[in-house]
Amino acid sequence: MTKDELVGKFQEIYGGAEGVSGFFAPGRVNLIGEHTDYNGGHVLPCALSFGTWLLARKRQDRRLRFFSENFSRLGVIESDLEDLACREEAGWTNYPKGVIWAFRERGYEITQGLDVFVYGDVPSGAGLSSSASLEVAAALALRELFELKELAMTDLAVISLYSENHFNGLNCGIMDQFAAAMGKKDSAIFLDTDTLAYEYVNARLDHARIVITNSKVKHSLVDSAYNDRKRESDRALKMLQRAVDIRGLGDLTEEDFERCKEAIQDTVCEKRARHAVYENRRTIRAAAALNAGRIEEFGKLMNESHRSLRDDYEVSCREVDTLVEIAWEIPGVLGSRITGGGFGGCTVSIVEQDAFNRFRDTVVSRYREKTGITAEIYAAEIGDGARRLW
Ligand code: GAF
Repeated sequence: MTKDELVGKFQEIYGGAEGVSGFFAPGRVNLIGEHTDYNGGHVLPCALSFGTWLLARKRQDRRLRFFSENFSRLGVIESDLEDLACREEAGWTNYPKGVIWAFRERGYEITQGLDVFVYGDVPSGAGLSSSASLEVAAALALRELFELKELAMTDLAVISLYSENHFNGLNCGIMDQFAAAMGKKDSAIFLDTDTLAYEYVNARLDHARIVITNSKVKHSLVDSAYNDRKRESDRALKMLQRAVDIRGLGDLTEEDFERCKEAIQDTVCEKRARHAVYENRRTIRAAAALNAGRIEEFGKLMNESHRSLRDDYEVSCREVDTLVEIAWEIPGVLGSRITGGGFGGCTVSIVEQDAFNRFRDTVVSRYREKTGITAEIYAAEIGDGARRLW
């Protein structure tokens, strides 16, 4: 939507648009480094050109009013600064409300209510972080409207994560919020989630494209299965800490892990830890390969990542495995894997430029044959991180 369209919508809903400011925060696709971000490991996400537009204006009272163009049938959802609790019936507004709550928990003065309008084009439930993009857009709006100049973009990611963990109850790591806040056009972010040290790696490939394929499947209980994985990884870490001096699974090399894995006296937890350790090391190697333009090596690491997520971490599903297996057989596909939290959602593939049409046609027709579902394919456009639009 253009600025005029967005402002027009705001005006229609709130009866005037004077003094309204506009913000944008992107969704993300993760190239490699999955389920490592709450295990003190590395990740390699890119911000997308898909994202969330958020328009906001301060009110003179303490009311909060929210409207989403994507959930327009729900109308304006109202709340109050005095009543910031996560409620099922509040639906999507729990994300911006959670961010307001997190600012206040950390001592930032949010003293006036807001009128908020939201529109997003991140395919929802596809594992491309529509919720993190909404959180970071809300955090940026609060920083700007309440003139909290001391907050850096990385602080906005940290506060958004705090709200996701403690208000919305998903015990995720910082990857998605960090990518939304810190993304850079044509670059992947190589982030150490333990220290938050990061560097940008060129992701504009010479002869290949980054392609996202949406399985259009989202299995239920995603959040509870996600929290289970986190719990299992934490248990494995606790058992390992009796044998070795580590802060997180990201501290171990593959060799260290093989030497001390007997300390994990639970086969499921051992598999989870193996994934976290090997995936972290793969991500470090993959970032180096991408940086040096060794795209074939990068693609192979992506394939290994998928096998590990499927077999050891068990976060894939039949439909996504089907997409990946189809991709692996297409000439010109350098690598393909599940991306994001899992249990459905998207795959990310590296496809040679001149194989793109073959990829699209083959994946769509074979996937439909095998599952009856029509996949959606997007050639990823890697964009910048969150920004104020006006
Ligand atoms: C979800 C989470 F929100 C991220 O923090 C990350 O753990 C990802 O799943 C898996 O890598 O997107």
